[in-house]
Amino acid sequence: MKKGTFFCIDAHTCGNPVRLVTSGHPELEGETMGEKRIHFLKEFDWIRKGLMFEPRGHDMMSGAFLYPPCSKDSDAAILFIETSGCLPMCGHGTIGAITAGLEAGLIQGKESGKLKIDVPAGQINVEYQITDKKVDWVKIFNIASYLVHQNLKINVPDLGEITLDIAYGGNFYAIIEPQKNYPGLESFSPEKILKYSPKIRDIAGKAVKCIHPEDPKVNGLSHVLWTGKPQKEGSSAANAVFYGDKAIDRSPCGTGTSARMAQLFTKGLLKQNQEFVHESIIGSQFVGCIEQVTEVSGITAIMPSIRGWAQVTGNNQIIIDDDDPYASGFQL
Ligand code: PYC
Repeated sequence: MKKGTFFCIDAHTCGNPVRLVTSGHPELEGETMGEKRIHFLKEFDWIRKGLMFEPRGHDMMSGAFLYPPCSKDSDAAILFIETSGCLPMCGHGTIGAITAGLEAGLIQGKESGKLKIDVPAGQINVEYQITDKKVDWVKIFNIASYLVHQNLKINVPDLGEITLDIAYGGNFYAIIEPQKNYPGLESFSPEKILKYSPKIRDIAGKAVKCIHPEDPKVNGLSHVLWTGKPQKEGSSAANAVFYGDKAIDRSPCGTGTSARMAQLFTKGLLKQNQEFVHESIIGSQFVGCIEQVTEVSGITAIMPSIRGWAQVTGNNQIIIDDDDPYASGFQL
């Protein structure tokens, strides 16, 4: 039977939604969040579909469940849910879930202003600041991020040849910079992003392998990051990230910013400790930084941090009942 009542705190991180589910969690098997993610996808995907898709959600909806920690030294664990599945890591999702969880008293760190969180992609450190019971900002220290492929040339129907790089920042990103057939974000409409991104993801994803060398459960080209000139003072660069079937991230995208910093670092265009302010399609900003340089199975990698903010927008009690023909949602 697919039935349940889910209490949720709805929030947004720099414009992109985060639905923090605070009750109705299924019991998940596995020692790590990576293993629990696989169990959730196999047995409980109806919960994700019901909470993310229309009529309870929408194309951009994304969310998170808080779980008890898996590692001895962690304070909590997060399982990410969204219309496309369960991401190994989600930056805006973490910032939103931590903000909503702290403000509701659902997360208590061992150390003031600091947390360790288990996510399917590994363990991350988090720092935050609270004033008058409201979280001002959350800074996530993301997992090792690296450039995977450079100068891949593909032929995109109706658009022509596109050259792209692929980088990992918790998810695999095709990164497209201005070139002959792409003038840059400022002259490329959201409709075009939605039209061409699935084709590019499909063609590039078939042309090259994207598998994390240390965790093969993390695989597949899932996101397309279009770059451009920033519109706001203080921004280093602008981006629009396509994910799922129809979504453009309204936030500057945490894992996308990590992947972009890894790409720029490897190409000698960004230095360790240099601030990188990434602007989203709606002009909101994340502050990124390369904290350390490391390696992943012999590949040069960076340890990025991302600082951003989130706002709680409401409390929601959502019912999924299989008497409803749209219990698992739908997509146009
Ligand atoms: O912030 O990492 C992120 C993200 C991934 C997809 C949407 N947002």
